[in-house]
Amino acid sequence: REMERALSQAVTRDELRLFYQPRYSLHSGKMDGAEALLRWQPSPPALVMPDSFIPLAEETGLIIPISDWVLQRACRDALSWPDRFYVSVNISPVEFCRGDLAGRIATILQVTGLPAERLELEITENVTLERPEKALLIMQRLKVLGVRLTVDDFGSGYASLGYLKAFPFDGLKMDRSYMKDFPHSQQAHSIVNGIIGLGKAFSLVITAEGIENAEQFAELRAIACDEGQGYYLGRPMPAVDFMRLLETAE
Ligand code: G
Ligand code: G
Ligand code: MN
Ligand code: NA
Repeated sequence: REMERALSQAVTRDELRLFYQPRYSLHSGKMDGAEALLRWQPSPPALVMPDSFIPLAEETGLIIPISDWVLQRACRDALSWPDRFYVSVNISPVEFCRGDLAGRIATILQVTGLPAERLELEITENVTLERPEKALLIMQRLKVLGVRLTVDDFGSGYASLGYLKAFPFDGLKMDRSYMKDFPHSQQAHSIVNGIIGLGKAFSLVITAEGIENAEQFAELRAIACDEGQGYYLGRPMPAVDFMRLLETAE
């Protein structure tokens, strides 16, 4: 297919871009990192969003070279941020159990020089479903490297809660759908509060995603959610804009 051919040349033609969305500590109220979000720019001004090419990349195996590019770019970019900042990268569940993810990441950390604890990998709970033994082994190897592992889109997949105990996760990102009627609806409030309590019971760092207004931000701080992300705090932006934001924020 036409799109497959174009995507296969995206890396060599230097058409991939990383956007960064700020992440905030809800304890200090200060920025402490960013999530890397991939875009494809086959020709300016066109900017293709990941939902329209990641599935094709997964089907064709192109996800591996693309992800290598993402990891390298993200680690390099993070080196010019403050030392206490970390960068989180989304890892496709298809890629997770294929090939040697831990080996690839070890190489990328070595080549770029980013300390492992500044890299966080976001994986959806579905990776724990298909081949749990293989997934556990890979996660254990990643933990030995020192990278952080978080459950992305928590509460939107099909896994039962047992995996939180069985797999070595460091954090949990609440799916942004939980922010929908939060904090005004009593039910939405109870559910979010419950997820925070649940996460703490498993000693996980809890991140709220999709924070879109000041009330949500204030209430999440009041109920001791650890980290936050969302349009209210900052939209995904090109790396240069994120650098500029850091200069004005520091
Ligand atoms: O901004 P947003 O449209 O960026 O992202 C849409 C979806 O694409 C999200 O589910 C996100 O996790 C995923 N995504 C964004 N960047 C990457 C990436 O570098 N690799 C993978 N595998 N998924 C990504
Ligand atoms: O699946 P994952 O959480 O990695 O995807 C992040 C997606 O959420 C990206 O598409 C990003 O652009 C989007 N996003 C980030 N913050 C907000 C927000 O506050 N509101 C909405 N609606 N989407 C957001
Ligand atoms: Mn994510
Ligand atoms: Na998410």
